[in-house]
Amino acid sequence: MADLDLVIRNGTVVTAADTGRCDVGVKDGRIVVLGEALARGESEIDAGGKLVLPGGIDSHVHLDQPSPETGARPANDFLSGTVSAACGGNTTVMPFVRQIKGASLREAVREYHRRAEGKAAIDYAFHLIVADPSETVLGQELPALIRDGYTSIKIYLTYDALRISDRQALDVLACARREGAIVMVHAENGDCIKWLTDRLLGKGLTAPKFKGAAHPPPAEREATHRAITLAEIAGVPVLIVHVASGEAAEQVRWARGRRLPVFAETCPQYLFLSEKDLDKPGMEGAKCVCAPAPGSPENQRALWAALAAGTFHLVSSDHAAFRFDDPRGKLAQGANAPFNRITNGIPGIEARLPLLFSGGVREGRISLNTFVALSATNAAKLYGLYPRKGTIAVGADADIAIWDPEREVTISVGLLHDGMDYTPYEGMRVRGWPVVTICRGEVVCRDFAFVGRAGRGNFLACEPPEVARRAGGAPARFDPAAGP
Ligand code: DUC
Ligand code: ZN
Repeated sequence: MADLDLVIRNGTVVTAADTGRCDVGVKDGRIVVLGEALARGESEIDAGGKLVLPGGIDSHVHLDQPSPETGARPANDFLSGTVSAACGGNTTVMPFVRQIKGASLREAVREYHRRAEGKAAIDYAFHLIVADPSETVLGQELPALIRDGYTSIKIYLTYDALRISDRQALDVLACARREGAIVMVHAENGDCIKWLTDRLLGKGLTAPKFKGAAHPPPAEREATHRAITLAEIAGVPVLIVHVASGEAAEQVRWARGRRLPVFAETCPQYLFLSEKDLDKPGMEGAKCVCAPAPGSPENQRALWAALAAGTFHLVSSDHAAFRFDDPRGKLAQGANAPFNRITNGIPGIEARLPLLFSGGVREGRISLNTFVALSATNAAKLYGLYPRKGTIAVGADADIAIWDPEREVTISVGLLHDGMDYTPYEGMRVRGWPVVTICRGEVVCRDFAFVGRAGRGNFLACEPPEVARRAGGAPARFDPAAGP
């Protein structure tokens, strides 16, 4: 019997740091050897002419989560969502547990585990959305959950159902500092959005394209600056999610220039879609409604420039898929719902990596190593999964995507596995596609076909992220009560 379960031979192995030709030997779901001319394995994959990359980590996805504003039914449970992720070259997803205001966070965690168990086809870890930072949540539930491996917390500065005040945000940030967690912020100014929305609706301006007018860059810029400031005062790192505007990206750059531990994520919808997509005839634009909204073409260029300049650490999908032709989907509030009653969210779990590879690497905007960092390694590091996940190294889980860098594909809803009736990227031509996805040593997708099985995915308990551990040990400049 062969010593190795799997050998991936002749490929070019790429990590966030290095690129080189070697074989990868896998045993019991982990990488055990990297080298030349490895002995035959129980099974073999010839990756000649291909790239051997760490499997993607989509660290911002919403699975089996109804819309908080419209109550729309999500298109994906943990099975279809993770199948689609796997077919897009991902081996780990990080969905959200959402606390309902007034309800227990611990109970929400139990509920999301029930949704995932027996279904998830690839590994998963959870972020916690804290909508109600009560005494019980901050004093008991959150500290215990962080110790149990839920080490990232998301807070919202907008959306009535989720929004917390600045004071509450400081309480959450201080709790994260004490317990060793990282806080992610949805940074938009809720009052500005409401005020603009009321004025637009008052003038009868209800079409999907006005979503952009109600969510302008300054509303994101202000909230991004505020989130950075609150985190500075609490003495913790912060991660701004789904940065949609060049103006918000500037705030991130400004903060890093001051050596503040500020991290940022953007998403394909802001790199590949624009206000033009919201302005399609009839309700077509509704397919691209999300918050923040895709901006102007110039804004898109600013985001690409920021990506190339290293302002972003993550490109995640913010996959929140709601079917279009479904009375409980995107238009759950009516076939002609005004822009603010259209369900927010865009599918992207499967298209994220090919879009970024094609638009980023193939177009010469980022290196292959940066692609790996943005799509896998940085997420593993920022969320406490590294080095088990996010890299190709001896001892890491054998989570690997083999890419054909020349494969040309036209993105189309029929090609994807998310059960959706549309993709906002319909007709876009990309070069480079993940042709084999391997999760802990097992092939789960080959040539566009899912070959894994439901329930094979494991829950991953996250360690306290390194950046959060460092913050907890350092004196907080503005909060003398938070000494190490
Ligand atoms: N915006 C979010 O903040 N979450 C999911 C969907 C969206 O568009
Ligand atoms: Zn989201």
